[in-house]
Amino acid sequence: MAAASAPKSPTPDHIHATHMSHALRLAKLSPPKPTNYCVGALLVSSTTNTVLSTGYTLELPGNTHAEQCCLLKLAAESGVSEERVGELELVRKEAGVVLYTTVEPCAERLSGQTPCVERITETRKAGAGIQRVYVGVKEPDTFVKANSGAQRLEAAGLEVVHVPGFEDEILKTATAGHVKEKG
Ligand code: HJL
Ligand code: ZN
Repeated sequence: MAAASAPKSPTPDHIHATHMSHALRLAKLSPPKPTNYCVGALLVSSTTNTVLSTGYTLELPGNTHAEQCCLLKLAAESGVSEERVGELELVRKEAGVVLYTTVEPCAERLSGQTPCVERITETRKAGAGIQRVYVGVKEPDTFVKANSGAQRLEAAGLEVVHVPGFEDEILKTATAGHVKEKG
């Protein structure tokens, strides 16, 4: 995973920090639960620096992930199904749509639902799609061991970039609903 300041990224570091702290504020809105992480995410047009959609874990009905909520909300606003987000003109044509998420997107879910990695790569079928994913922390090993989310995204041609500086607060927020071991 590249550092946010890697030369490939044309956006200054403080912009990444602003978006990651926005994602962290969203994560804090997620109702704590022992069986998942409280995560926040946003889709951004990096060419205009506009937030296209936001989401947090369990924001939408059902067992929804933050990244999934971002895509579902953008789809709903545009009157298409989630599978067709990649066909929206903005997502299809713009080569600057990026995702910020406090926790690395999932490649596997214990519930068996479609992992966010697949939802993200699906946006690239009809055109440019999501180009880059900025993550605050790698997924811890509590549920899925050695999540291969970043690896799978990179294999699909996306860049995965770590935005440093928020790790402690992101993990504290993500695990707020977990049963703490005594001792
Ligand atoms: C990310 C989320 C979220 C997780 N990860 N990136 N965004 N909740 O919004 C990953 C964790 C899964 C468990 C349980 N969490 O959530 O591995 O019940 O929450 O499908 O594997 O799976 P379900
Ligand atoms: Zn997920």
